[in-house]
Amino acid sequence: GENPLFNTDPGKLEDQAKAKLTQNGWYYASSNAGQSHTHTANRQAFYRHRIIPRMLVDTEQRDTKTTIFGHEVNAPIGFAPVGINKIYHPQGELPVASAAGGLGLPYCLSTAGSQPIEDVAKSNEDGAAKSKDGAGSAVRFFQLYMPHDDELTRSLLQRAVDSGYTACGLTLDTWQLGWRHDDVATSNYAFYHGIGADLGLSDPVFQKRLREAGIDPKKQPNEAGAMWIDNVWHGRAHTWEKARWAMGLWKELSGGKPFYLKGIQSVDDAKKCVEYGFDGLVVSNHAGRQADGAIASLDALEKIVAAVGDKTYVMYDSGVRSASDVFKALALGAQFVWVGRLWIWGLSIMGETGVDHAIRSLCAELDILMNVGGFQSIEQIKKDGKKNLDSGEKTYQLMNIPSKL
Ligand code: HOC
Repeated sequence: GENPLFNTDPGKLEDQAKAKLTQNGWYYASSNAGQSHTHTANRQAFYRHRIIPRMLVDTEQRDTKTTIFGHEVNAPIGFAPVGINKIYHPQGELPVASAAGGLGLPYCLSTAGSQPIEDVAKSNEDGAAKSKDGAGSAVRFFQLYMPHDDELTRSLLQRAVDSGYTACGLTLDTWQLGWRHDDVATSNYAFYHGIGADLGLSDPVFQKRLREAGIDPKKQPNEAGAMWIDNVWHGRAHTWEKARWAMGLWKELSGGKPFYLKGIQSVDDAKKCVEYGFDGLVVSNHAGRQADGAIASLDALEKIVAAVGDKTYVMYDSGVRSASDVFKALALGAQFVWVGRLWIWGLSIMGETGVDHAIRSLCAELDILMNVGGFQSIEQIKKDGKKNLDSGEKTYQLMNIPSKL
């Protein structure tokens, strides 16, 4: 049949992933909160801005490279933290971390990962080492969902430090899952069954908790998975003080490496992020999977950059499907952009080859966009991009958004 990787169109990749996944898996991956209003708003916000290409610019020496927290990477595009990758591939996060290493792009491992922190690190290193064009590099961050069990948090962060994760991002918006109709229809299958919760089950402190509770994970995998979920997605938000405590702990263990907050949507919260001394923030609404009706992430980005863009390191996540989306987020003030669903589709279709295909294509598309748009560097897009955007609400807001994007 047709080579499933013939096409680079994200909508086609999404179709192919859907055809490969079980219904439960597809529902979990694709579902958004409520009526998908925020998911749609994320996409619509991109449509409201148009790039104004510049002519007669020498772009022959253009470069997609940039830096993130002092690491040079091949593009301003990172692998956003996405949990339970065993839903999409039997080896879960391993092929993803390997592909990221091969592409020389930062990989962020989720606390909801379905492989141990240490194994993912090794796969990331191996991927960088085997990169054919020598362009690989293993830059990896750890995303924390913080339990209300400080000993467990310390253990997770210590493992991340020991395995070479060089920054930590605390996600603030998902201590319980949003109401996602499709996922609810399958009784939140992946979530409540703790599918592939190996990151947690491999933790020595969590293993102690299992023993204390009299649960043998080999004989009672469902109970063990459910207990991990209860510990980490506990349904109770943390406080700003507790987030600062987590930063202090990470800094103590890592010797001062960066600690940022993910899930910021309000200007006031962004200001607090600065006030509390965090090293950065990710403007994100969890791809529209948490609070339905929440502000589009790109609209939040503009406001947050205006308020604190010169005071902290602002990154972007939610709804990115193409190079023009990356360009627009950078032009509107993001220093870096994270992508999730695109590589999930690649992973579901064809494992590491599929992940590499989806994200390599996105990087190639960015390179071509810079060439035909007249931009030589990522820094130049960040500096001049906004004046080369036409942000015409009235002109563009009625455009028909393809439903599956
Ligand atoms: C094992 C529990 O980011 C999502 C995820 C939340 C992870 C919880 C997984 O579904 O949006």
